[in-house]
Amino acid sequence: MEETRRTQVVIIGAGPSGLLLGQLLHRHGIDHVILESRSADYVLGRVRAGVLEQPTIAALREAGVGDRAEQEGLRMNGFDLRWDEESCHIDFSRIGKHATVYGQTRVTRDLMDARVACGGITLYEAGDVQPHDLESSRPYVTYRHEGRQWRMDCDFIAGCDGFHGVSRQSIPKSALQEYALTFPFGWLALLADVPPVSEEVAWINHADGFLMCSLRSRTRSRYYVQVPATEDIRHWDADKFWDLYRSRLPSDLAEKLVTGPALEMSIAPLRSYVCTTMRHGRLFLVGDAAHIVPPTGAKGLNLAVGDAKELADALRRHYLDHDTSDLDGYRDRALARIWKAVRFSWWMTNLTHKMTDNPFARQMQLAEFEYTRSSEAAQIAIAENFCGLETA
Ligand code: RFL
Repeated sequence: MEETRRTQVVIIGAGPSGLLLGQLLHRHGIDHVILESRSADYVLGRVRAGVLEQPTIAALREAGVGDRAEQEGLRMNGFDLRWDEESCHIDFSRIGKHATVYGQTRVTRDLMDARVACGGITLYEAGDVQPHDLESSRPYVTYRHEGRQWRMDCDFIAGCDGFHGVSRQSIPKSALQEYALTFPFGWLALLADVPPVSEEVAWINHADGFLMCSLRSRTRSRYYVQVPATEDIRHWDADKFWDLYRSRLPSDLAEKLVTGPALEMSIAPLRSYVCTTMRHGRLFLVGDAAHIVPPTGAKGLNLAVGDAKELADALRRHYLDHDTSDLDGYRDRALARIWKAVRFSWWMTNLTHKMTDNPFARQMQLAEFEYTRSSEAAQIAIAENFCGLETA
């Protein structure tokens, strides 16, 4: 038999966007419950993003979880854009900004710790989560938990359940507006406890395909290399990765490469996707549930945090000031921010990856690289987009 509970906001998904939204709602005194289909350990074990913009750190601080990121995160003052042996340094100090290298797993851990400390309810391993009656003023969510069937009545539902979640799928097809571009390649990633080959993160265009030198700390490296979208992770091991990676590295970096066992290896597909139906009735989509960007611009996590902050502020105005205008404007404000990050991520992907076998495409990339190297204005435009644009 179904048992019924009630809360003000049901959050579906305990990734960074769901956890941050929960923390901000807690601070505003808004009652809510998070439903997560996976276990806490599984969520914590997912290795993904690593670069945080300044507004993202500010949002974490507002949620009371910014201290560790600020103290332990590595300050990123710029990055290297490389064309084989050539290099163009993008210097963030030109615009008086910086970014922070702090892994998504650590952001998630900080948010989980804060949630436990404040007694927030997160129901992990919730099965068959399903939103209902989105267009009515009394939506609800059904789910299974610890062998029992539940119904959670609420005022609003926040779909923070990622690209494959149930929230977006529960919007009628006729109401969905979507834009998508799938790239014919993906990123093969390796995480290892070896010192980073370069203190500056490097984006490298090699004739055979993109590679990136990234880091999580001074002793932990995160490296990526472009592979065809059809590539299967089961055909890869660390030795094979290091061979390919070394073969594409510029010689000055190849000399410094330290290899080691893989802590994690994965292949991520590259796609741009935006569902502009970010609100349907009482359902709001947040983070990857509404949009995906290729990781080239390091925007995915930052966009998710931006959405969560925006929705938390709008819900605060609704409950505390009895003003629904921010909720009504959530979609348009979020999309103005999102499309610019989608464009930047798409543009960085086009500049740095092997897009086709047509030599014309590579000449265009080279011309763009040479232009960027010679133009302070072009470098500032990249720095500005990378560090996060001020306003929508
Ligand atoms: P998440 O992190 O996907 O979390 C969604 C949560 O919802 C749960 N869920 C459900 N819960 C209940 N019921 C259901 N039916 C559910 N379906 C799903 C899931 O278990 C999960 O816990 O979305 P969120 O919170 O919006 O956060 C977004 C970020 O995680 C994402 O944008 C970034 O990780 C993207 N991304 C990267 N972004 C960067 O900025 N830089 C990177 O280097 C970077 N690398 C990556 C990435 C994403 C990857 N994936 C998703 C393929 C590398 C990978 C492999």
